[in-house]
Amino acid sequence: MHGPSSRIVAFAAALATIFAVALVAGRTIDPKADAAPDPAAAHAPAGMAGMDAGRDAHATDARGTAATPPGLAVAADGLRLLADPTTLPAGQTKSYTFRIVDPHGAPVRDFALEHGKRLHLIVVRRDLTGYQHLHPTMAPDGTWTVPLRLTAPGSYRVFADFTPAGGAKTTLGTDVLVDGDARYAALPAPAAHTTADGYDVAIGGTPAAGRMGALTFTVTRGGKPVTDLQPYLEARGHLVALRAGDLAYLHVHPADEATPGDRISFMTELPTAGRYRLFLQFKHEGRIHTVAFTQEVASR
Ligand SMILES: [Cu+2]
Repeated sequence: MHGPSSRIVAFAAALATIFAVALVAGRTIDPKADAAPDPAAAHAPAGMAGMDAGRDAHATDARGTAATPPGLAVAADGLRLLADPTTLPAGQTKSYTFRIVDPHGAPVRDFALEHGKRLHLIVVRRDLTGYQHLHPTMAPDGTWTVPLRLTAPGSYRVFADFTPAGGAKTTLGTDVLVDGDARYAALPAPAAHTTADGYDVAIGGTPAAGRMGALTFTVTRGGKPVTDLQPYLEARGHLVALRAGDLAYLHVHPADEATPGDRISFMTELPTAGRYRLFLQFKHEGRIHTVAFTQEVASR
């Protein structure tokens, strides 16, 4: 009874099976199909979620972990960081120049103001020492220039943190090398307090991996709260969080308008378990002070 018609039926059934398998496979492979709502967006205030919406660099995979944090790439979202020089002599001040170019190689010249500046340049050695936060100036042709002095030999990471006009917040990173005998430091252990320039700064908050949470810093001097902190970059302080191991650059948002005088608060999301180095800058009596903390983030 295996006539032509039954063979066609069998063929059709086989085809249907193949299609069904393909459909199931498609559902299984597509990470978006069964994914829960983006946990980062769910925990972020509306403004922040909107800022990073639709950006591949901030895409989350099916497990809800950040796939690619900012700052790890020299090019992202169609923009590229071109810097010169790529090596510097130790201890000498040199002119460091760079451009942000679009996919056609044309320099981007129109940047949105963020925290009072159009571009923030962060420089740190690979061992998370020698932190610098600089504000280069841009020539009309889109070339940014800043005097840069790197004291110790080693490999340094440079982060350009900016928002092109009408675009999304972007952080591109590149390396600068200082020839010589580099002696790298181990990451300091986490500590509840640290001191700089006669100030004692305490850290509060226990961030969980991949969750938006608050970090609060309390500043004292000589055992007394410092209540007259001055605005710095349109906020009560500036915080940069870098992940130990790859120096991923995590965006941090001041959340301190309502906090009392000696406290500085930020909302941040540290995407994974691991260790991070937090660099806090605050202004008091006309001077900017920098303190650093190691933050351990536990697995969920
Ligand atoms: Cu800045």
